[in-house]
Amino acid sequence: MESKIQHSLLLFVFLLATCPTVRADAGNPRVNQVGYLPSGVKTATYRTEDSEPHAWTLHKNGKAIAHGKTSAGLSDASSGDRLQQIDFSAVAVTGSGFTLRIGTSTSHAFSITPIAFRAPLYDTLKYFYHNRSGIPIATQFTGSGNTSFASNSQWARAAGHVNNAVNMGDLNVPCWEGTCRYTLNVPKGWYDAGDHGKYVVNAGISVWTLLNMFERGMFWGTTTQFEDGKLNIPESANGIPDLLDEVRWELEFMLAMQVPPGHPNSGMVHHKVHDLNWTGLPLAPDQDPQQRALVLPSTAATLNLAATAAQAARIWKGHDSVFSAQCLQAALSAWAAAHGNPVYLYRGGYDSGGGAYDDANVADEFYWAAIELYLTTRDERYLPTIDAYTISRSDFNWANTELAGLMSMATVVVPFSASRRVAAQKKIIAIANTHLLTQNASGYSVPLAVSEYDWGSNGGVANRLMLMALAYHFSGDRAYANGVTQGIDYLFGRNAFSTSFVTGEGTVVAKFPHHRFWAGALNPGFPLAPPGALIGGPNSGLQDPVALKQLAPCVARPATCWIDNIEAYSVNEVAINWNAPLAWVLDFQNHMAERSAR
Ligand code: 9MR
Repeated sequence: MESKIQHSLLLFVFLLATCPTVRADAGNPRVNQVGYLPSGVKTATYRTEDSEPHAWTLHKNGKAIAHGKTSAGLSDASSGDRLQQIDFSAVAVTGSGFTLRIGTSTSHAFSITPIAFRAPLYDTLKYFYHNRSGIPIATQFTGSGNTSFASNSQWARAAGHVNNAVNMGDLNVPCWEGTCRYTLNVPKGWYDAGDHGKYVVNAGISVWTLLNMFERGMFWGTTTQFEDGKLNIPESANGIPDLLDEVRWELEFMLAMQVPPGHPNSGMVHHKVHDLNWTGLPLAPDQDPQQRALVLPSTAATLNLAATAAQAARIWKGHDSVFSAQCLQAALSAWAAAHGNPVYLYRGGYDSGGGAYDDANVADEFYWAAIELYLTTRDERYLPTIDAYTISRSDFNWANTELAGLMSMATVVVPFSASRRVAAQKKIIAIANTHLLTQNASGYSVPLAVSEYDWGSNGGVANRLMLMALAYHFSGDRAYANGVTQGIDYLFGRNAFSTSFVTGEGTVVAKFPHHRFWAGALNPGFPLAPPGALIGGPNSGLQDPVALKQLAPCVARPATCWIDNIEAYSVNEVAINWNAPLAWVLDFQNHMAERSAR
């Protein structure tokens, strides 16, 4: 008898697992849970073993308002899922409470509205304030700017690393033992990620991305969305655009990392500052008991300062001429120092309490810095470095910065760079074409090849979307803007997990990022993450014990290598260099929404 029951139970489970019409998995079809723009492409993905197309219906608050047929099923190489596509772009009705249905399967609810990405943009930018070092996080500023989530004292905390009784802090920080005889004051900046390290090469790409977002607005849109008062930060009444104030917090840290005159290697920039030994979770920044130390100056860090300080010098010129001049001076001295020491490569060795961020190739950083300096100064001595360089990559990240240079050349409209600007724009269009091809071959519209799901893949997606967005500006071709939309859909839930990879944005969302302070998952005395933090995402490298143990079989299907676990830092951390490009592309989405509203 018992075995008969067991047998029918097994059969039922088998049927449930194999029979496509029985399996109504939650949140299928997979949609952008935040929403869709009325004017934009609207696509969703249905996971099913069936090959034959299905009928779909779009419901609004329970009532069917549109219907159609899915595409035939295809296997998606990155996830191993068989997928059918739904295109409901033609729907012009706006509002909230939409769901897509196929048989008994229902998507998560979503909205169709031109303001779908407005609150997410400000939430994403609030990430940077929350992660400021050296300043108390005050309750009144803990809520998102302009719209969205409310301030809450749970996210307030004491200033971190200010040399109080408990933690040694970032004032008078010595060099790693035996590497120099001075100390530096390196307060401010943003914590890099879930840890309390501050790394100049990751600061550099993050600052550049946020400032490029501002320059995209200056030359290709508007910057009113970033003006004073929009971000709800302590500087929100100083007459300077809030975005610039937020970025300046990081720039001032980077400037402080430059070796002052009178010391060996003056003008060079220390690679990073962090704890001597790794700390555990949970830990508020002001409770970090570890000694901090400066790691050797490097050519890479020096050129990161040269590039971003040059970029800052031209942007702040009309807002704060003193800061602009300070940045220009720092950029020039950093450039000169990097030329004097072109192969001070950081190859690791001082990583017992922080990420390595080693970089053995700095030709790309020379190219990038040369472009930023040229655009700011018009000085032709930077041209040989620029013109001798050949672009070989189609992506960029903290270690590979050539496309940051190319994007600045293409974005910044100054008369003297006209021919180089046109060439750079053409190159960006060509690169964006390769990403569109990859995206179109992907069942979840991800601009990543099967081999490209590595650490921080979601940041890699956002970076590729920036290139597509610029290609739209340079060509006027809507296909690129549609690519951006579909990439954002992936990040907000149209993916193998039917889960939004951005905390608080959507119905079923990542909740437990690897973060020392947003560690409520481990200890109720700590908060959970506020909305707007993009987690690293699927990574077939599985470089942490939890991911390795729980996910190992995923590597054949790399898009499934993710788990929402606070300890799984190689797949579920948050970081400044991933949130910055997310903000950039959300700002672009808002721009597109406003353009079509006019
Ligand atoms: O984003 C970084 C990734 O490219 C590297 O492969 C990885 C290992 O070195 O480190 C990542 O950056 C982490 C850094 O080392 C420490 N702070 C958290 C960063 C995000 O996980």
